Amino acid sequence: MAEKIRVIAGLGKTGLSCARYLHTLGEKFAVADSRLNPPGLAEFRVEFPGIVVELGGFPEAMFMEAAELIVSPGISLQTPAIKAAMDAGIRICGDIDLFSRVANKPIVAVTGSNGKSTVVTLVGEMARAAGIKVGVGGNLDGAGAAPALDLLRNGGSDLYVLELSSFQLETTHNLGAEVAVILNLSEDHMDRYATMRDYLSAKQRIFLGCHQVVANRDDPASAPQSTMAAVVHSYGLDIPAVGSWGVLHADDQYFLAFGGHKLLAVKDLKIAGKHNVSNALAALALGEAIGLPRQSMLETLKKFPGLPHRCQWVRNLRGVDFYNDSKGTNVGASLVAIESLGELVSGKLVLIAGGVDKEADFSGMASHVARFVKLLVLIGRDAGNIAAALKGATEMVFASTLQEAVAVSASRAASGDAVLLSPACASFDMFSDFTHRGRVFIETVEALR
Ligand code: UMA
Ligand code: ADP
Repeated sequence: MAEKIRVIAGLGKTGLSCARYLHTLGEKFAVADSRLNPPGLAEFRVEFPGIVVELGGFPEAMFMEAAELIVSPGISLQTPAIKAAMDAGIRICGDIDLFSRVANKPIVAVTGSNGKSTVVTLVGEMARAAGIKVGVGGNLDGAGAAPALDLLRNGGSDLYVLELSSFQLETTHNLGAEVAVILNLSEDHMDRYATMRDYLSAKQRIFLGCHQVVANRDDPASAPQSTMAAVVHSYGLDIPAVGSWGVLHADDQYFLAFGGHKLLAVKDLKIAGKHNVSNALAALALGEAIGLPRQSMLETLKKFPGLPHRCQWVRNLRGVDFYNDSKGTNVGASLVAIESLGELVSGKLVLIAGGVDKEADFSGMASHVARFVKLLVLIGRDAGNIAAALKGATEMVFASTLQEAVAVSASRAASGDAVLLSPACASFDMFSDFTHRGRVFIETVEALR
């Protein structure tokens, strides 16, 4: 009988990190990707010359013979060849599952519909400031981030802070985090999940085997849905009870607080908006759960400027501020951007939105758009769906490129107004990812005369 080997499905960043990991273990493995020319292919061929790579489809026979099938997050478990293997009893896992089996240092695990990258980066910075050797990554994208398994290379770290997507959690069986949080829940990825309940169930898997939980009092769906032994710490934007995190109002100011103790004035945070107060509290609660010193966490909060592509100020031209919120890839994120910037500007917003809609329901944006947006400039594949859902909320125009959208927006914004790119959609119809979309926006805005 032929020797059974593990099979990696998907050859993106995750697939490549899994291959490197199995190679380090000295294991034989094979790889399959449904694309004919997946992004990591050239790199892969150089690094692993003898490894079998099946391209252009998923070979069901290979999957059926696998010792274990390691599925990349971008591939749905409902894909027929994967479902068939699963039904036949082949063990299915993902990179985070492999990571959790061998990582022998504490894991801080963060999921949620929005705010993950901000909170993960903050906790990573807080740990670094406390002198801890920390690995930060998972779903997180950008400078200094790495797929989870890559964090184990060169001896690994003493602490891991992981951003986890619902896709990654679907294939994670017993994460065993020291502390885990679901920051919030709002609709996303409805092209992958049949119902919100399925999306929430995937997110809830973050709590499997964890020791401590951080829960958001403002979003009941963030609490564990099943009874578990873990210690629960809570945070929210209300007045905190003894032993929990929240906001206190005193002397005409708001403060981040723990129980009755005022810790830091909200105005001393560099990241703006109520959502970022919530993110800062989540980071404090997670940091305290793993024993980070409170004073150094507060110092980090005072310095952290926020991440690029998240409500990022780009430029002021003739009294008009331009903001890049390219990471606003779902309705919940864009609502937050519209509200926080809408309340900040003296005039109105010109909003650029659109892209791949992930089958979202945009009608929930109507009241915010009516209140804060004077012109909605729609781009991308699903612009028509957004226009239909927001009919009558404000004036709308269509643009065929992001450059055209910026030009129209600049010509219509008056001094005191702001132009905001917050697409509420994925970027893959026009750009390689949200960072590419954000960069094109910034370049176009900087070139305006
Ligand atoms: N794909 C195929 N066939 C395959 C394999 C993938 O068509 O055989 C497609 C997928 O449907 C998807 C794309 O290729 O459209 C990428 O999928 P992937 O699983 O290969 O992705 P990776 O390159 O491994 O990147 C993944 C995360 N991407 C996704 O979950 C889609 C990255 O998150 C993450 O940084 C990386 O692993 C490292 O952990 C990005 C993301 O967009 C930022 N995440 C989603 C989000 O944040 O909303 C969940
Ligand atoms: P994620 O990694 O979950 O996508 P980010 O930290 O990258 O989250 O933020 C993405 C966008 O989501 C931001 O630009 C902002 O508009 C919005 N956002 C950030 N934090 C929150 C929050 N706590 N609640 C709701 N929306 C948020």
